[in-house]
Amino acid sequence: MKELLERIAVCVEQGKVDAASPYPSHLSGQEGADELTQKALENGIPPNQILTDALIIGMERIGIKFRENQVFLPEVLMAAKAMTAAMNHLKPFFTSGVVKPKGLVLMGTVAGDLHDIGKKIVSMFFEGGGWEVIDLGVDVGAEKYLQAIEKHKPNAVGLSALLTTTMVSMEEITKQITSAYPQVKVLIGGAPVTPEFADKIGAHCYSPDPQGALDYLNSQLTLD
Ligand code: B12
Repeated sequence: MKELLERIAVCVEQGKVDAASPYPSHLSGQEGADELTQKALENGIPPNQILTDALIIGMERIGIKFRENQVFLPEVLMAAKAMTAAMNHLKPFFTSGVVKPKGLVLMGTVAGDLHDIGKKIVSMFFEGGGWEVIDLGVDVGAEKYLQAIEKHKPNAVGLSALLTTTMVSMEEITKQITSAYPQVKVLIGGAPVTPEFADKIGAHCYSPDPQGALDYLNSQLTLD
């Protein structure tokens, strides 16, 4: 089981999407993140464990290499592609079994920021926890958030930022939402975000991981 999870982590780290994918050349012809994730599920490994002990590990490794200039954007994009292929198998498990949603959450990555893997994972956790999610996508500015809140009347809005530069957008969007719609809870997250920053900008909840945010939603907002 450990060996299979490690193989998936390697596929994500090295951008090996599936058996047909020719990249990277030294893994040519071998199974990729796609097939191995399916195999892990068939072997009874819980989806949560595949996510945390394989997919996130693989992304962390490529993230460190990227930071240390050992790899560049194309390699990171291939890793993201492999992660997405694997996540497609996990999504049904996170989103199934819920009849009536507890409420609605709008999710988006803030203006100027195109990172969406973390946001998608958080969305899956919310859906799996019984909340309906509308994903507004990436590079979402205040106006789009406000229009979507007006239209969909959500209980909460989730903002993701992965760049220190886009934390400025996060602050601006949070302030506009909390002033126009004080009843809507604002949840923020992403690697550079901190609890202190959340306090400073007036967000209702910061969590470094999806589960903490889901716990917050359930404790604050669950409708009877
Ligand atoms: C993948 C990646 C990319 C991919 C994104 C693909 C995609 N579809 O998302 C691509 C190649 C496009 C990319 C581009 C860039 N990237 Co980039 N990227 C990364 C990388 C390697 C991994 C990010 C990731 O997906 N992590 C995995 C997920 C699961 O983790 P996560 O996003 O943190 O999410 C978790 C938590 O934070 C939390 N969470 C996230 N959002 C939310 C929201 C809420 C509401 C809550 C509660 C929780 C929550 O829950 C998630 C699950 O646990 C990071 C390095 C790293 N280790 O973070 C760099 C990184 C974020 N990128 C970086 C940079 C600089 C860039 C570029 C500017 C590079 C360039 N020179 O062009 C561009 C910017 C493009 C743009 N405008 O956005 C820097 C940012 C530095 C900084 N502090 O500002 C990093 C940190 C790399 C580095 N060390 O230099 N990148």
